[in-house]
Amino acid sequence: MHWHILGAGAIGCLWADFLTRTGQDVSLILRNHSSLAHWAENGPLEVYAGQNRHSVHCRLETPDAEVPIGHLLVATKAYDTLTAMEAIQSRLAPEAEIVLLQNGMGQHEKVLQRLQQQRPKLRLWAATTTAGAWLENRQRLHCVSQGDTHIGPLTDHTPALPSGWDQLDIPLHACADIAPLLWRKLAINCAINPLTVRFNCRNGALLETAERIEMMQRVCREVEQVATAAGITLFPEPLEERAAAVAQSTGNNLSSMLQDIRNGRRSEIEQITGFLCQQARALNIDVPVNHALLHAIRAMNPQDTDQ
Ligand code: KPL
Repeated sequence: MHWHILGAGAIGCLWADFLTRTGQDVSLILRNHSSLAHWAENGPLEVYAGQNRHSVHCRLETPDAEVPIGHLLVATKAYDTLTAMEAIQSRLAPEAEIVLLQNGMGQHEKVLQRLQQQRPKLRLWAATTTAGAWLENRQRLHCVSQGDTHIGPLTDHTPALPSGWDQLDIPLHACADIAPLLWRKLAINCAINPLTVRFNCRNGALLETAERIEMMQRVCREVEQVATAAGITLFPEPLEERAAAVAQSTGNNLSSMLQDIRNGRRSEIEQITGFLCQQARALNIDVPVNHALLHAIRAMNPQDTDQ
């Protein structure tokens, strides 16, 4: 099997490692020729997991390469999905398998609409992961935990897993209905990420003051209301308990949103809290705390206001 990976961030690189370990060919599609030159000069991807270190040998290319794409993993930031896919669209085989593995919601439907008309035989999956990884530099990846990955079909097709994924040596769960899993990840991201930006703190510090705890609880109650009205059951326990447990267990982490903002990048606020607020509007539900966070983050991050 030959998998192409769009998005050479931490998750894209982590999957390059997982897939090459099963003996599959992997091509990382880099943004442009200057990223390609940088990678070529700096050798293979190095993966550090605990005390172990190994090299991952994958092919490198840019979107304008000519090799047809039969198996594609999209691990870009959620807001880049359509633009990144447009750049490789002409290379997609008519029956290509595509997996979207990203934070946030809203992009899945857009991809489905865009691609299905042109290639009705495409097979599309959405996946969500709790794996933890970060890039020390472009080619040095630290894998903190393999987490759990859930995957489910967005198009009407069999089989349950994309080709070769049954060989992945990671906790991987095939789901008939991926929507509740995407919502669960979204709910946790709504409860933690914007608050870490608002208070400029690590995940665990959200549990350190009464003000932060109360704000997290209010966010959670609003998210739960919207999810319930959308027909989604989140967790067996209240979201505020689950979110507090995740903030605690990832206490030392900087959330992905805070990392983006500190590094002067656009954040995924629109695909996280923005999506939640859109759903709330459609369902006629007031979500004042989430709304305020959405506006506060747009206002504090020029990269988010420019869009
Ligand atoms: O997924 C995360 C993120 O940072 O995006 C959480 C769960 C908040 C862990 O840091």
